[in-house]
Parts: sequence; structure tokens; C-alpha cells
Amino acid sequence: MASVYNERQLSDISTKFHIYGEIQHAEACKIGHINETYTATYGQGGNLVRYIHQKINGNVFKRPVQVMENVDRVTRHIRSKLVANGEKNVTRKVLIIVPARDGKCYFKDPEGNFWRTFVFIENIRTYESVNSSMQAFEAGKAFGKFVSHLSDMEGPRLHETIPNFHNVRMRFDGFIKALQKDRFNRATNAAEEIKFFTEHEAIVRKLEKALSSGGLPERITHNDTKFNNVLLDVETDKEQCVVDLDTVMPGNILYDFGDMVRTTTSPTMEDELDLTKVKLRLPLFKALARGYLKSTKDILTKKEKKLIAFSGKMMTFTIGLRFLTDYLSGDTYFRVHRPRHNLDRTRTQIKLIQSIEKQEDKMQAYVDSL
Ligand code: GN1
Ligand code: MG
Repeated sequence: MASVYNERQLSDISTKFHIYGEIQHAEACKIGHINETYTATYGQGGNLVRYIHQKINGNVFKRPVQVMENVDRVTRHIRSKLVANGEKNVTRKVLIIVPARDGKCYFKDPEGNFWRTFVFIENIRTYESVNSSMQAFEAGKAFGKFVSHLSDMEGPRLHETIPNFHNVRMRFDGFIKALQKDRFNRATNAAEEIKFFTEHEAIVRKLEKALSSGGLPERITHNDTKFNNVLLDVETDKEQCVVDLDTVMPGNILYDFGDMVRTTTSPTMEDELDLTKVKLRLPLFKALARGYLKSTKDILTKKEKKLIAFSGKMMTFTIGLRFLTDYLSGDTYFRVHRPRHNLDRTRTQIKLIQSIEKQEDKMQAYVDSL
């Protein structure tokens, strides 16, 4: 999706990285609610090559240098694993950071914004929603491989790039605060949605209990496993690479699996207006679970497996709560493209949770059978 961009700014940025070519043109990529992303085409040695330039959102990521330290370590580790396994086409299977002229993983512009550059991976596609069981399977496989590859990464604990990112208790408290303030007088518009989340606090308690009773090891997780963060080969539809590594940090598997349930099982987009279309399709859940369990079978604990169906409901609840909180707070976090956009997003999450609640037993029974 092309849109307007600041040409001067980007041609300036283009000279700050270790790229030998000259920038020809660029397109702004509208996917993603947080960072600014551009696909830039360069003439280099008589060929056209592409790179991704990205401006990190400094309001969301307060310590961009730490973000890039994490991304650098994680991508190096995965690359070394792929090479050791004799994988082909490694440059399509893990992101490659293009260093800045001074050798750092980022460039800080005069306004204090942090930029980074990746090699563009060609002949791939991303989707906003899943349209076949195979795609759901591939998504599961991709993020399962990701957590498995990182399960033996040595060295200091990764930085928490957003502290308490998936702490649903804190998210719940934040929601209650925003509701009490109701600074934009929006609570009446969202009365039903507020009621839904308030009445579902049991989900928060269930996760708290699970976390405090052990058996859920801390792992290096991706934490933003939206389906559009998986690059699929344009011809085969096979997963190639996972992207958007800003929130890779210590977490647990429920966050990753749960967000995949949220984004791969309904035929709809996150902001679908026709709520009758929003539902968890069991065959897609099954394919997703097969893919994920296939690539995590050597690391998953019994307890993790037992909570896998619950994780879908839990993460849909967490993200729904964040959309609603942002709506009540005047849309300051997630990029919105229309009035009430965050409220529309909230409604799809609620509808999906209701659909999951009807099928949770079947979902877990299937996971148990694997
Ligand atoms: C944000 O940037 P994007 O679209 O990949 C958000 C995720 C949410 C998601 C909801 C850093 O991800 O946590 O699940 O929107 N990322 C951050 O669509 O907050
Ligand atoms: Mg993201």
C-alpha cells in the first residue's frame, strides 16, 4: 500500500546506512499500528535492490537502543542456528540489520528519532487474515520455530523493551483508570463493551493463578505474533520469516500462541464492522496448533500445553482491553484511521472471545490429542 512520505527526509536517511546504491523512490507501508515503515528502492551496481527503513516510535519504545540490542542478538542467534542446520536461503529466513555508517544498528536523526534498516525480503506476501488451514499451520510453525531457536540463547536476559507489556492485571487496572477519568466522555458510547470487560475479570485471575503456580517457564518470546508479521512465500505460501521484533523479550508461550489464535482463526480483519462474520474457525485453530506444537514439541511443558486453548481467549481479552482503554483515553497509542476505530477493534475482540468461549473445550481436547 503506497502513501505519501517525506521524500527529503527519506533521501537523507538513505545516506546514513551502509547501502552502496542510490535511492530511487520509496513507499510508506500502512501495515502496523506503531512504527513508520518504508520500502525503498535503490539503484545499486546496475540492479534495483530494496531495503526497509523504519522509524521507531519513540513514544511506545522509550529505549530504542535496547530494542536494537535485542533485535541484533536475536537475529544473530537465529541466523547461526539456520546456518548450523544447513538451511538454504538464510537471508530470506531471518531479518538482516543493515548497519549505519558508524557501525551501529541504528541511526539517530537530529530530532532524536531512531531509524533502522533491514534487507528487504523479496517475493513474499503478508495477509491481514488467514484464508486456508495451510496458512494457519504455517503461522504456527513459524512462531514455534522462533521460540525453539531462541530457547538456548546464552548471555544476559534480554531487555524488557516495554515493561509489563502483557501484564493483563496492569492492563486491567489501566482500563479502570481510563474509565474513571473518562476524559473524552466516551464511556457512554462504549457502555456494553465496558460491561463485557468488567464482567470478564476472571480471565485476569486465571492467568495470575497459572503464573504463580509454576510450570510456565520464562522464555524468549516474540510477543506480537499477529499473522501479518509472518512473511509467506508468494508462490508456495510457505512461511519464510517472522518480522516485527521490537517486543522480543522475556515472556511466556501463552502470549505468543494466544495472539496467533486471535489473528489467524477468524476470517475477518481486526477492525471488521460486520460482527456476524467474526468467529473462531475450529479447523484453523487445529491447523495452527498442529504447526505450533510440531515445532515446539521438544521444549513445551505439560502445563504450557494445558493452557494453550485458554491463551487464545486470554490474549484476545488483553488486546481488546488495550483497544478499549485507548479509545477511552483519546486514541493516543494505536494509530487510527477513522473515528471510533479503536472501539470497532474492541468489538471484534469481544465477538471473538464469545466464539472462543463456546468452543474452548473442543479446542483443548484437540490439543490434548496431539
Ligand atoms: C500493535 O504494530 P503492530 O500492529 O504490529 C501492538 C501489539 C498489538 C497490535 C494489535 C508494540 O502491533 O501489541 O497486539 O498492535 N504493538 C505494540 O493489532 O504495542
Ligand atoms: Mg508490532
